[in-house]
Order: sequence, then structure tokens, then C-alpha cells
Amino acid sequence: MSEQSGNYNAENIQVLEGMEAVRKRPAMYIGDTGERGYHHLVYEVVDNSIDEALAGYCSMIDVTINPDGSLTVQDNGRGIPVDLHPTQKRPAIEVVLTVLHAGGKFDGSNYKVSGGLHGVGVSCVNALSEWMNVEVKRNGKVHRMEFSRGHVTKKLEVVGECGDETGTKVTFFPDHTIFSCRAFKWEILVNRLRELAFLNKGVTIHFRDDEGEAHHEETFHYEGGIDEFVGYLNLNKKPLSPVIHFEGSKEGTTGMVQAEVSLQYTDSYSTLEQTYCNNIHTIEGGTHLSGFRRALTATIKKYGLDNKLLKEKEFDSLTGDDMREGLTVVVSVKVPQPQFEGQTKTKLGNGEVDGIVGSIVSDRLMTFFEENPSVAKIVIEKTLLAARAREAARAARESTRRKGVMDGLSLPGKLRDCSERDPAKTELFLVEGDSAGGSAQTGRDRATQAILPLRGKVLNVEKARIDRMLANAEIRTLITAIGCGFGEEWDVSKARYHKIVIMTDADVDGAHIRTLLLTFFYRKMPELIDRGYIYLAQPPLYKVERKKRTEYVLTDGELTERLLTLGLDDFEVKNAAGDTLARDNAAELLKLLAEIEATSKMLEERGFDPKAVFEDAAAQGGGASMLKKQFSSLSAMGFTPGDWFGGKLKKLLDDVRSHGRQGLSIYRFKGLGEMDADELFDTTMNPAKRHMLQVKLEDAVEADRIFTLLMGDEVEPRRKFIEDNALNVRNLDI
Ligand code: 0RA
Repeated sequence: MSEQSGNYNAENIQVLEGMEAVRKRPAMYIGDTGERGYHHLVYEVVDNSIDEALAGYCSMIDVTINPDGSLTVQDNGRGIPVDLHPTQKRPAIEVVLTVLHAGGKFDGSNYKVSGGLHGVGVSCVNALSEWMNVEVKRNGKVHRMEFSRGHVTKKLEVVGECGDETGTKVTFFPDHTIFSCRAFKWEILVNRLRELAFLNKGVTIHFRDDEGEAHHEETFHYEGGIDEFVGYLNLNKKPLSPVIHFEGSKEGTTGMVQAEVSLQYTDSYSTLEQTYCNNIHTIEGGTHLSGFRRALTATIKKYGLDNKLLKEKEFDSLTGDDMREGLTVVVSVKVPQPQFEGQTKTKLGNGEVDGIVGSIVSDRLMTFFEENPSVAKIVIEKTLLAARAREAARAARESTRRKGVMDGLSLPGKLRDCSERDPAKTELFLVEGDSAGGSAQTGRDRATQAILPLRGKVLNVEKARIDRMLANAEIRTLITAIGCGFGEEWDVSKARYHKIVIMTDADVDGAHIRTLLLTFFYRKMPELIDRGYIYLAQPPLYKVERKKRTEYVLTDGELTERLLTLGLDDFEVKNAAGDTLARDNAAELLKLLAEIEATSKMLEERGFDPKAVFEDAAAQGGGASMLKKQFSSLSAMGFTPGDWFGGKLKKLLDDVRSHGRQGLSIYRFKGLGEMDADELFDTTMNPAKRHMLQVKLEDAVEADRIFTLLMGDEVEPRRKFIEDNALNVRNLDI
């Protein structure tokens, strides 16, 4: 502000008010001030570069998380204009960065087709940044300008020459007095950047993380655009058709509407529909999706009837759902003035898009079927199988209804219900095994906590059609207890509990049952996950007694940490050079050794030799092997992988740990069933003390891939996934 003092004109005041407005109510502009909003800042900046790419001027976008926690987005577009703005009497770059909604092109030559969910522009990011530096290469010179919290701190200056290079480089550090989030996360940004590269074919997006220990780096470039996206989504599924692509454009009421559709059928029983408008993921669907679905249904039916693949009766009874079984589709439209509706403003509302997408799909799909009759036949056969399973399931449902099982009046005999009737106050515990079920039933709060013991394995719904699913007693019991019905009769408002808690043993079987239940909820009752009704209980793994004091410990990692802290008290650790490590460094080393040990154990449990896995990863160069990362940290501390595999460091770890163990009595629970009723309630069920994880579904693409991988037929990719991620279901962010 000091740079500008003395010459406040009307426009400057408007600028200050705009920037202050954003800072006063950040959530109104970027959604929230937590993790989501923090990362949203990045998307706002990247979207400007994507716009340059869509206008045909930019081919490369480089995103870097810097060591100091700031983030840089660099592109090779035209560069933000630096000449005087025609009406504002200031450099255009200053206007773009300090005036709300001034991010667009001044001459109106090309509409902004990109733009994040909120589409607020780079000035908004500036307002919410402790500092922002912008460098522009344009007209042979490198120009630079600096800002803080939306205000100019260094006026535009020329800092170098650049020949005929052009481009924009924005570096910013979010204002930590506004955000509760503290750092950019690779895992959050990487999926969106990959998605942007799929949606904007030909653009190269290079992403690297230079912060912290884990140096990630990845480059995304897809000449095939959304066709390659569909291939990526179906990587672990068996295709039944090639990837089929349609595109076209039509004049709409507000300008040219472009539509692109890629689809492929697989042998899976689920459907994945990813839709976008102006690069925004329209989670709630909208007119582009409805247009696509209508055209798909009509075309398949017409082709089937005309070519005698469908009988009249089958033609009448087929539903859209039947025709989408096993389908993966990406729909991407570009609309000049998009209308977003729905609860989360992610539903496309422009009515004309329905017809535009619909006509493109019906024309081209019919042609495709005519030219590829064998594919058409496979698709129609799959559709008929889906329809038959649906009819069988309906018949089964009706017969059970007649017996009064599905109407909620007669709840399953195994369910120990609670007395409270307000679902907002009640909890359903799905408990593995009858003995744990018994403890849970005795220990629970009878008013609000219901118990449903599950016997044996739950059916894997990834591999079963709906009719087989409903024939499964365990699944039927679940559906009835939850109360929302199923399939065509699904009604989330009938949920009898707003917390459904999966409570399984902390062993491999427990993890398997948990994954099966999650698969069921994700594929068949996703709305329960969307609404945040699904939880994972976190029973303790250990009971630790020390001088008559009892403590419960949740994880192996936590136990090791405690033992190492206690054990280090009278230990000296020396490095290879013979120097004694400071206590902090020794603690850090031991923590790392414990992590290496945990990774090795996990690999061994799954039939791998840790040494071979590490050597493979080291030889390959690149690649994300957990062990490789851990050993590179070890080298940084002056030790070698040989010190570990040779046993020297393993002995150190064991010695310190067993020293820490002295005077403690440690008991490892083998299952929930070993806890008595009070213990189970106190540690795992008591709302005042327990730890529970709420199951969230941030990223449909990742979730679909992971469930396909974990529960599907393909063995090789599953092995690879486990190897790459040293899989621990507990840490899966789903
Ligand atoms: C305003 C006008 C023009 C380009 C841009 C802004 C622009 C903004 C950003 C933000 C990041 N990268 C960007 N690249 C370009 C049009 C420039 C012209 O007409 O030459």
C-alpha cells in the first residue's frame, strides 16, 4: 500500500476494496480456508495457463512446490500484457493481478473456457497470498512485479532480456493467517494436474515437489486426450470394446458449444461416468450427461431391434442402467457461459447442451455399430445379461417383501437395535465375528448404539451381479438393517442410522472384511459415503501396563515410538565415523529404522523379498519404491543399505526397543473378541474417547481404480500396486 500512497484515484480505491473483500470472506471466493481452498489457489493459477493453451499459445506448464513451501506455475504462453491498460492508466499486469475478475482477455477475442470451480482468477490468489512474484517474458524482456496480500510491493520493472521467448511465471506463498492448511500436498495436486493434461490434449504439464524429503516428479502429456483418459481409467479392467471417440461442435445461444466423448465397455459390473464442463469436474452431472445417456440408450435399442439382436419384449424392458453396465465414459464440453446448479454447484444446467451432446453421440455411435457389428453384439449381450440379473433381483426382492423382510417392520434377528429412533443420534456397528458381537452388545450404549454381528466373509460385489448379491444372506441383512432399500427403490432419507461403523479385527482377515464392506458401500450405496455416514472403528492393538497404569496403543508404529523413546534414555548411538549422535538425531535414525522394518515386514507378509525389491527399485532409477526412499534418507544420515541388510542396524533397533520394554507389560490383542465388554466400549465405542475414521471419497477416479485393483480379477496389477505402495488399507484415503 505504501508504494501507492499519495495517488489514490477512484480505481485504486476500487482495487483495495476488492482485495479486502476477498480477504474478509475468503470462503465466498475459494470455497473454504482448509486443505481444499489452499490447493484451489493452485488450480486458479494453472487455469490461466490452460486458457493460454486452449487459445493456442501455450504448450508447456510447469508446476513446482518449492523448498520454502511456496508454489510456482510457469508457462510458455504469450505472457500477461505489461503495457499501459487503456482505461486504468496502470500496467495491464497490475490490473490482472489486483482487480477481481480482470483475469480474462481485455479484447474479448476469446472467452474464458477454463476457470476453476469458482473461476475467481489470479487476483484472488494474490489477495490470499502473503507474497506473490510474477515474471513475464514478453517483447524481448523479462518483467517482474511483486505483491503482498493483493497489494503492489514492487512496481513493474525490467530485470533481463529473453530474446523471442514468452511466458508467465507466478510464484506465491499462501497467507497462513487466513488458511488452516500449512503445505501443498503432492497427492492432492497430482490427480488434478493429470486430469487437466487428459482434458487438454497435447499440453505438457510437468509437476515436481522440491519440498521436504520426498522428491516427486512427473510429466503428463497425452496426444490422445480423453481417449487416453478412458484407457487410464480402465487400466485394470478387461476391455470388451475399443475406445470409441466422438466429437463435434454446434452454435448455441451464447456461442459455440464443443463436445467430446470417449467410451469403452469392459467386463466390469460397475459404471464410471466422468463429466466435465470447461475442465471443471461436474460431479453432479447435468445436461451433458443426460444428453449422452439418452442418446446411448436410444441408439443401442434401435440398433438392437433393427438388427434382430433384441426381441420386442426385451426392447421394452431394457433400462439405461442395463446399457451402462461395464461402461467407462468421459464427456467433456466447452460452453461459453456455463450455468452451474445443484447442491455443490457442480451440475451443468445449460439446457441446449443436452441436445447438442445427444445428437453427436447418436449419429456417430450408430455409424460405429454399423461398421463394427461384432462389438455391437457384445455390448447388447452384456446389456441383456444385466437386465436379466436385474429382473431376477426384483423377483427375489418381491418374494422377500411378501415375507416381510425388506419393509423395515421385521428387522433381521441378528440385529441388536437401539431404542432411539432419531437417525441423527444413532449408530450401527458392523462387527466381525459373534464373540466380538457379544462384547459389543453387552458394552454398548443401548439407547443409541445398535450392533449387527457379521459372520464370515461378506460377498465381493465387484465380482457379482445384483441377483447373486441379493441372494446373499449377509448382504440382505445389511440392506434391511440400514433401511434405505436398494437399487431402484433406494431412498437415503430412510437411513436408520447416520453413523455406520465398520468394526473389524486389526489383522489380515479384518482388513479383508473391511475392504469387502467398503466395496459394497462404494459400489452399491455411494450416497452413504457422500453423506459421511460410513466410519471405520479404530480398536487398539496393544494394552500396555506400567506400574499399575493401563494404556491402550492403537498401532505398531505408535508402540515402537513409545518403546524407542523410553529405550533411548540410556543409550548412545554412534555413526560410521564413530561420532556419538545427538539424542534428536538418534531418535530420528531409530524412527527411520522402524519404518524400514515395517515396510520390509509388509513386503515379506505379501511374499516379497525386501532386499530384492529394493535392489530392483535402485537399479530401475525413478519409480516410487517406499524402501528406496527410506534408504536414501538412511544414506543422508551416514549409513548404507548394507548396514541394514547386514543386521547391524536391525540389532541397534532391537536393543533400544527391548531396553524400552523393561518394566512394561505389553499385551497384543489378537482380535476384538479378546476384549471384554467394558474394555471394548471404553477403547473403541465410547463417543467420548474413541478414535474413528470417517470414510471420504475425494477422488472418484482414484477410488474406482483402487477398488477395481483390490477386488477385481487381475492379479499382476494388484501385486504391483502392493509393491509400489506397500499397501496398508488403513492408510488408503478413501
Ligand atoms: C491477459 C491477457 C492476455 C494473456 C493473459 C492475461 C495471461 C494471463 C496468464 C496467467 C498465467 N499465465 C498467463 N498467460 C497469459 C492476452 C495477451 C495477448 O493478447 O498477447
